[in-house]
Amino acid sequence: MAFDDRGKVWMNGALVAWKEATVHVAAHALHYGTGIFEGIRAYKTRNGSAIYRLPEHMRRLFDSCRVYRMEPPWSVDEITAAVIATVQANGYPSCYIRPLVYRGVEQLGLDPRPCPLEATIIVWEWSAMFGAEGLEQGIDVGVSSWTRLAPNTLPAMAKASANYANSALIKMQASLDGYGEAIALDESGLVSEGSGQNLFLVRDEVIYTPAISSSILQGITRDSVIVMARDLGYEVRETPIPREFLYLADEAFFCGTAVEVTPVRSIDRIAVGSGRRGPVTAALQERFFGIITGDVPDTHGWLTPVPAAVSR
Ligand code: PPE
Repeated sequence: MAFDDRGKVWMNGALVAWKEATVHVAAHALHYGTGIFEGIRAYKTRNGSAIYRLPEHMRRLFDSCRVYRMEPPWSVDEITAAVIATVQANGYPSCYIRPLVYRGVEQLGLDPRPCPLEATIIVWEWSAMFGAEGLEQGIDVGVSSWTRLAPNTLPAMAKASANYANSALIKMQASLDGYGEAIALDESGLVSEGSGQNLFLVRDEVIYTPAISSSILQGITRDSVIVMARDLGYEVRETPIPREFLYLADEAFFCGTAVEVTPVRSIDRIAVGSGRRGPVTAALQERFFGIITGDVPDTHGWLTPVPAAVSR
């Protein structure tokens, strides 16, 4: 993952040079995590560049703002158009898109409402998070000793910057322990999710994923997986999952915008099933990657074309 500092950034209504897109150190969000963001991908399909599930990401951005009493001075349509314009202006056929709405500079009392709402959109090239090898072989993960956000503390359904301090603790520990990622448990000890991705488990051809009551972000890729799995004829259960189920699953995989659909081959050094990507995971990957490349028809209307994207 590398930024290209020759690119353009959308900032408060206009495209500016990457190097000019700066924020003052007195910004409320820098001190208190009072930002809301999204992570979206644009893919190079056989029919040109397209953004994956853009309306759903825009809806979640505004839903998250609502929880934090933020009323962005731009409409959903304006931010949507800004996302498309930013992708176009930078000319990447495929890229990762990061819209951010945050509290700017006014005062540093804990009530953020006096601080103006600002918004930015940056894009960069970010290929498969765990590489082609991770997508094929799967990754090794451990259960974190850090717990996910407890109910009624930081609202997990809101994709707020503050939540990611918890994710950073989970991710650092995983990495220092020699794992690619971690699975965190919720406040009651049930399976929640990874540092920045949702988890699915398969046993006897039934697919399981933690319910939204387990402190998860309600992932858009998670929704895609549920829809694709049902299209393929699998039963999917959104349900509380006890930790030990992790060690008894035939298959496990993570999903999210950054990780896409990535198999998990071991948990706490216990092999998941045969220790290889399983058939259900492979079938879902084939569907997912087929849709984003344009090889499988986009029957659910998940792709928003980016008009006249310049390739470079
Ligand atoms: N849970 C969390 C905590 C989360 O941050 C994400 C996205 C997901 C689930 C999956 O949601 P969705 O992208 O809508 O399918 N995490 C973003 C940032 C990850 C990172 O490593 O940075 C992402 O995947 O873009």
